[in-house]
Amino acid sequence: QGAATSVSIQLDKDDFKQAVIRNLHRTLGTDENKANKHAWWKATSAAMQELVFERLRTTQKTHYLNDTRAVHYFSAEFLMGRLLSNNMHNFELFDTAKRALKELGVDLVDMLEEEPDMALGNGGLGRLAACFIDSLATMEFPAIGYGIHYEHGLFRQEIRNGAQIERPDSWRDYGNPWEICRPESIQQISLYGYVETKYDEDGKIHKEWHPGSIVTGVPWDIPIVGYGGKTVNVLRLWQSQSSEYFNWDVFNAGGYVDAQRENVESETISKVLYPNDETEAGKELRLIQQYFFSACSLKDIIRRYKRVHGDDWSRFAEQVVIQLNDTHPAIAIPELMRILVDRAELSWNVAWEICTQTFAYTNHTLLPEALEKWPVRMIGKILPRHLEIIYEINHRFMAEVDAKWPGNNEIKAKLSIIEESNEKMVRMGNLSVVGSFAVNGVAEIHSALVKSQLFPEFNELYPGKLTNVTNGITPRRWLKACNPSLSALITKKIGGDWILNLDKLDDLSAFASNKTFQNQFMKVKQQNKLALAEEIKKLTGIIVDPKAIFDIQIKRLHEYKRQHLNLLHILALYRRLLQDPDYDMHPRVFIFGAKAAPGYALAKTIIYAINVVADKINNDSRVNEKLKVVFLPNYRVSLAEKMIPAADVSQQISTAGKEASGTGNMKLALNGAITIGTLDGANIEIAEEVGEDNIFIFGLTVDEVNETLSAGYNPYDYYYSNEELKATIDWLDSDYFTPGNPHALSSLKHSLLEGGDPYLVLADFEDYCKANLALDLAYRDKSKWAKMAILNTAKMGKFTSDRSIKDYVERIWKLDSCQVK
Ligand code: 26M
Repeated sequence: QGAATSVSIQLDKDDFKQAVIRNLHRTLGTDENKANKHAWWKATSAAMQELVFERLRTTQKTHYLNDTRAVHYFSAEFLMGRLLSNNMHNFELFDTAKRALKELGVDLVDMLEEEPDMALGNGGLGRLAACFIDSLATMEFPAIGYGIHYEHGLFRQEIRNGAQIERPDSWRDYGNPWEICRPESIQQISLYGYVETKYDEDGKIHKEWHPGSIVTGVPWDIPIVGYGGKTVNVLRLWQSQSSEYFNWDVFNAGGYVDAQRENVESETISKVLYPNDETEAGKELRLIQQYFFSACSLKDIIRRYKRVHGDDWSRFAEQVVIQLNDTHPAIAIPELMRILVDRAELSWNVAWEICTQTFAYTNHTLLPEALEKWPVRMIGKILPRHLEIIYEINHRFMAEVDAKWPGNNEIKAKLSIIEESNEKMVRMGNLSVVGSFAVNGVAEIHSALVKSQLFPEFNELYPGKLTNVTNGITPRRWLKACNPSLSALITKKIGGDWILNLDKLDDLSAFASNKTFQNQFMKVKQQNKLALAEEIKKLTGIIVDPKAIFDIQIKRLHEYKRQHLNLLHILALYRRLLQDPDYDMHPRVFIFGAKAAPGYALAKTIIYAINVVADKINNDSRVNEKLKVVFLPNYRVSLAEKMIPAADVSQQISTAGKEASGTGNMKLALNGAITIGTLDGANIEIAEEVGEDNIFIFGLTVDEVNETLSAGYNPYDYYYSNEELKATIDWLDSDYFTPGNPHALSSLKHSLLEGGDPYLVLADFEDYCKANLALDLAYRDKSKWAKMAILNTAKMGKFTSDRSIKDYVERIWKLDSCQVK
């Protein structure tokens, strides 16, 4: 491989074979003749884990000896996917392993399918965390990811009669070869109870929290192998356990029965991942999950700090930076204050200085329904001391606000950490801004809106605190591993440096118009489409033509992401084909992957609508040659890895201003798909990189969305003035697609008309159709399309997560890399 800096493990095919067999015998207790695919997978993983451990030990020792400053990435979600192939690629052993296993009669690629996805996340935010820890290890930065060891990750989706059914995900059922339990680092955390106020001889006040219950946190470490195999960092996930300890104070205070009955059972804390993203659930267990992992992680950090620095807190913020992945771990801010003030007995001001030099916060959304707020009453019950601390933080902060805007109660009400509504709430976003030294959005437009719309007064009060770090994706998983043929072609053409320096892909631009290279590039795409067509057949029984345009929309199901806009356009095409059998269009397959939050009724209706429309179209011989619709069930990381390399078209069609960044847009473009998208999130930066000739931009801009809404948007204006639009919406509400059940989809029509169409689907429909027409025409010019596809791959250098991490490191975390010898 071209990576000049790579080491690493010297292991040839025969060594690898031996390691696998040894583990088959000694770890699995079986042998070559008895082993099934699963046993081979386990033995191979164990063989890899031997190498991983070796580098893990060296890394930890090196970091310890150098007493390095490290970033601590706090995230309720890490959407890791599968690890075996990733670890092989990062140790540059994939080809060796493939040849070794072949000699043992095992097909590696087939065997890799045995591994369940580690789906400890919902979508973008969780996958971003996974890409970031890959880049941190690759670039050899001391870093640790902290999260929750959910027993059940995101639900498995089945489609029955077109509707989504949720089944439990059991990723650890037959043991997970990558995780190591670390009982020596167990922590205990407190919940419930009451706060006692005491005074010492000098009249100094002391607060003592008498907890109602104690929960044990058991850490599980997942090694994170950087590319080149030099640094191996860890992802530390906390599992909850009931504790032996019983608090007799509460019992004696007469609170025993109440505390018992009201308390959440300890083991349930880490049982299951909440499957909603972009909505705030407000459930007690969710808050406890957040506190549980934040408090365990802080204790872990402090234990490690004290081992070197004892009770000297003065260097804490020099050694430790904590990145809050959204507000989910924001309770860590008052928790650190509690430790510093109540336990270490530092003065409030000294403690606050340490705190605000330690935390940084990433915002991932502007959607009001996704901004976390917790009832004051609930925090008071579960974390009584933290509520007092939050009030104290707010009290001092309000004085600051008053000094800046004297007597301005309107601004105070807006900036206050406490929302003075009927039911008082704690605003976790405001707490995070006040308690952090840096706040960032995740794409240029999003960060500009964070400054101008979400936190304008904070931006005035704390100039420079609000900033942008555009998201990125790891090219190891999202090109090298998932698209081996394209990777090989690129490496053959320009060398292998792109893996660690993605800007190098720009060298491909010189060949974008070269016919030979165009043919090679599109031949790879064609092979990938063939493979996906086989997968589609296997998963759904649907036969698709690999020569058709593969048009892909993969992301969580949300009104703002507008899968229903895509569906309305599909209906328009269907109608055109029925009205005119000679309607001129290139054959096209629309492929969807999406999970809906189980409680989000309209999102589930949209999934149902896609499936019933797909069923009708796919069985209609009048249009079959030109139009197919596929909904692939159980969209997840490992399925994304099969879909993305086969995409011709990437649908990124959110209402402008709503998608903070998007990262699927980057993965698809990197693999040579052309984006059809709005000027939203990172689409804008993708358009800047690839140029307007190599992307299909349509729809209202953020400013136009705001103007349209404030002018009193009425979807009926569009409905009555566009005959095709009206016909498609009405069609959905007939019994054509849902025979015998004519109004099964009426809630969809309702949301678009009487419901006011909050995401401006109707307003963008016409321009979307035009963009689709332009796309269809462009595809027919094979050479033009190939050039566009090549340029998309070539211009994606900016979107490597290595660049995102470099931005964080230089502008926020101030870390030095640490070479592990
Ligand atoms: C909140 C409360 C209760 C339970 C779950 C949640 C919750 C979980 C995940 C809320 C939001 C969650 O994720 C939001 C998310 O994934 N946002 C996406 O973040 C990506 C990475 O920055 C961006 O690219 C996407 O645009 C953004 O939607």
